[in-house]
Amino acid sequence: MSYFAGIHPITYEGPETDNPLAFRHYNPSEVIGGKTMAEHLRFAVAWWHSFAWEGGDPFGGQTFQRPWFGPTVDHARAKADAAFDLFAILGQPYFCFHDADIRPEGADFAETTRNLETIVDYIAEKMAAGGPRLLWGTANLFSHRRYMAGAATNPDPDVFAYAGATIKTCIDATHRLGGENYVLWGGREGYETLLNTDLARERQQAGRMLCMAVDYARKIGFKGAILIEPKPQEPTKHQYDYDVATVYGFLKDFGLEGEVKVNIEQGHAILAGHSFEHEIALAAALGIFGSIDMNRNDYQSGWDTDQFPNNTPEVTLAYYEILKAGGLRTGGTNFDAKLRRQSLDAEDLVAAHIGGMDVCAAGFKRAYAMLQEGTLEAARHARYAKWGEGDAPALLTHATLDTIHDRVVREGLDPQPVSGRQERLENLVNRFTG
Ligand code: XLS
Ligand code: NI
Ligand code: NI
Repeated sequence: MSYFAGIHPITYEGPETDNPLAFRHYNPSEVIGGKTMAEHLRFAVAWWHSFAWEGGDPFGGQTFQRPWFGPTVDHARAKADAAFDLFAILGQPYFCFHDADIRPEGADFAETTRNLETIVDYIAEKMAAGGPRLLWGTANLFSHRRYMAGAATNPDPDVFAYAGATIKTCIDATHRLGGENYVLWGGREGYETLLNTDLARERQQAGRMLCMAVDYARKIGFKGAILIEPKPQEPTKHQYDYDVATVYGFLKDFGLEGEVKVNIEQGHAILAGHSFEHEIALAAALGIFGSIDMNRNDYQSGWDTDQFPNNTPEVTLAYYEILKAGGLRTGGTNFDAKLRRQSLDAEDLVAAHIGGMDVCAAGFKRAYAMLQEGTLEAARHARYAKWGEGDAPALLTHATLDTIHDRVVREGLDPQPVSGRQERLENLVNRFTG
């Protein structure tokens, strides 16, 4: 019997419904600007938080008792069955996984790979029978103790090799399942203390591994996007993929800025001291925006608490930047979010996703309306309008500091400050989100 027995597929009932197991804002087939909501938002369920996470925290272990928890391939099949049962209830178009979420670890590398292939075949069968597609796959290169000092950035070249071989099997799995992206999050690619760390060498190792991953993916004909997921800390104190700007510098260094994009996570942006929309806008400006992990952190904790999103105004500003960037193309809205450890029931997992999808849908609609209405963009353009006038364009092309100097003296320039109108713009945003 299904773990989710008794819970029916979720349907859209509109904002007024009091049914806790219905969508109030997410109407997958509703067309906005020529695309359905499902096509705009491209929701994905994350295998790790929803099916593999056991509910532990630093002070206590497992709280969830899922029937599929266990070390065998049969357990992994039961987990996949439960996953596809939840997918059928939610009706979301995508899912994401790490190798370690879907298969049991074997006694050695060869057995681990066989386990992965067995489960990938099983998932392929389930996908062929209907259900969501694969938004992205990734390798878990951070949980096992062999990776405690890093994967690509490990001081031991054998760990580097083990990690590289694992990435190969995960790109293979992603390709086999038609994944639209492949993600690399540098879980332990960072360091705890400079006292034992050769920072320059580790960065080179990370660059080399990324080049090899890109080469391999292209060699086997993987057409999806390859994405790095920036994060500033946790688990290591200093992570090399700190934020979007840092990743861009890294990609430039290794000549990969045309090959690799970013998967931006809300909680990671906040940990880096940015807003989510800042990270999205910067990635778009640099031409490396790929996909998003949608969650929220507890603003008091300073850690990646991976809670389901529930703040519509925040989500609105994120989708506003995504829409300005041309929308989610190969990317999607992946719920890299987990239940709280007291939320034990099957229904909690369903309700969490309903809430997240509804908040995103509500935010997306507000963002779309704000962009269509146009006042905010008009104000932004007006602020820079003088750059199109007179000698201004030449400042960015053939002017030199001495020609500029002569002009300032000749014309007696005396620029007058103008208002940035922040509060007016905030009020304008509140008209849509309030
Ligand atoms: C952890 C990351 C991780 C990636 C995938 O903080 O968000 O879940 O999304 O490895
Ligand atoms: Ni993530
Ligand atoms: Ni995270």
